[in-house]
Amino acid sequence: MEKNKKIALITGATSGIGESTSYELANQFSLILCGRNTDKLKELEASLSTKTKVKTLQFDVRNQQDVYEKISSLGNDWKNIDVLINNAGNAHGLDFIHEGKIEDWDMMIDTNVKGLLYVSKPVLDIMTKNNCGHIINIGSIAGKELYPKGNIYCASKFAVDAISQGMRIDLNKFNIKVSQINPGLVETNFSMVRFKDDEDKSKSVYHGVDPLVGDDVAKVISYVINCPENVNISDITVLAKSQASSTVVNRG
Ligand code: NDP
Ligand code: 8X3
Repeated sequence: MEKNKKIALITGATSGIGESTSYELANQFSLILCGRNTDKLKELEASLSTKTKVKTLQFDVRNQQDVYEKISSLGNDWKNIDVLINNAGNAHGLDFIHEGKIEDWDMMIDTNVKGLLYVSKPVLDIMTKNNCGHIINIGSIAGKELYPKGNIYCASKFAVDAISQGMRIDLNKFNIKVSQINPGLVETNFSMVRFKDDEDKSKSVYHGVDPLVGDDVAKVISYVINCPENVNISDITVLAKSQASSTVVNRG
């Protein structure tokens, strides 16, 4: 196993895009894999440890103190994070705004926006000190275009868009690259979470679409990371061939 590989920290590594990205980057990076699900983290560690050094961190991104303590107390072997992939997030519910549930709104703002900031804070302490690094924020087409009932999920991803732009401006003097990747429909556990385990509703999202899968997005993430040092892909939207916009999808 190669020593002194660069270090990538991935949030939401336990499912979907984050899990695919963990596998995609395992040949190139030592990995800090973050998630809530301890069993799944152990499974990933067992599987990926044959390819690279793996450290797992168990936290809910909404718990600021826990996130800060766990990332900032990483030992010398792990603390110099080169690449941060802010991926953890979900949609909760798909309701007209006047019918939306407060707990769904809280979950999306707390996870997708505040959680991303909570993870970024201790990593930025490291990257600004090191005067280098690359932050990849997973936005969404939902952070570029509104769609009916998208309201608060879209708002959370529009916020990610603003945060990515703000990071890019403020971190410019520290030689830190900031990239945002905005996928369209990706078949992961996303819709099961959004529809609270309703399989029929979840499947209908991808019906007739031939959607993206986690591996497609992971390959784009790898491409963005592996551009030459003088190149930064600042913002990239990735859609299935059959998707033209948030609302225009050719279902055959
Ligand atoms: P998944 O549901 O498959 O994965 C989401 C990941 O985020 C899981 O590992 C999940 O962990 C983690 N996560 C969620 N909430 C928290 C939390 N509070 N604390 C820590 N981890 C958490 O969905 P995707 O892979 O599709 O989603 C990944 C990202 O991609 C999200 O930011 C999503 O908004 C974005 N995205 C997804 C698209 C899609 O169509 N699928 C399209 C565009 C963007 P756990 O299993 O413990 O909940
Ligand atoms: C996920 C894509 O269109 O379901 O961010 O909001 S969408």
